Amino acid sequence: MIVKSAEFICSNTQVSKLPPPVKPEYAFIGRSNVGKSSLINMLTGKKGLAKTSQTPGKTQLINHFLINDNWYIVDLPGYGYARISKNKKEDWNKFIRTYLDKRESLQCVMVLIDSRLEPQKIDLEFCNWLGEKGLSFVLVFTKADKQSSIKTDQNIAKFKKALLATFEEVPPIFVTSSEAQSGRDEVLGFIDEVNGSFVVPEYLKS
Ligand SMILES: Nc1nc2c(ncn2[C@@H]2O[C@H](COP(=O)(O)OP(=O)(O)O)[C@@H](O)[C@H]2O)c(=O)[nH]1
Ligand SMILES: [Mg+2]
Repeated sequence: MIVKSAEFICSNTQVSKLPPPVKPEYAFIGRSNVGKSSLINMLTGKKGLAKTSQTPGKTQLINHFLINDNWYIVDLPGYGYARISKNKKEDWNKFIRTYLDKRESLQCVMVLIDSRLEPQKIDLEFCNWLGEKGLSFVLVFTKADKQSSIKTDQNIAKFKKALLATFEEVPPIFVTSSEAQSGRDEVLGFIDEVNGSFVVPEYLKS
């Protein structure tokens, strides 16, 4: 896929105020600092589109970016940030889980995982929750330039093994580096393919 245009559309704190669900969308989510903003910028080829390294836990917003006038990247707040209060964490949970569970045009959740790390409990729990809800997701391993490909492969194998404790099969996996610009074609190719089967629900057609 060639990204011809990528524009910021809106930030929301309320699920009721999201754009009409008439275009396919892909939610990007992961632990704070996983490299989500960098990945969004790398995929779109726009350096400042998603802001990198903002104070973690600060922006609790659902951000919509429209790509090629045709589909949305949705930037969700990171999870697992230790320094936010318990109340804030619960707000995060409710807000994001409502969005993920209810959004009709959500095609796939792109779960970002730091490829340097062994499987993290919070990531596995989140994947299990997605599974329970029957939501499609893929794993996008980030920062692959930070270590050898052998190490990356080992961490991925461990993550797969951990998922297989609860899943019958593992979802598609992408290995990326925003620094080295790798994995871009694979992720965009996947989105392109899924976009191809999106149909606007009849009741939303005007
Ligand atoms: N080496 C390397 N560093 C990265 C990569 N992606 C992000 N980073 C760095 O990791 C930090 C967090 O990235 P950011 O995109 O802000 O993460 P976010 O909090 O998930 O949005 C920043 O210092 C980035 O420069 C990558 O692919 N390779
Ligand atoms: Mg960010």
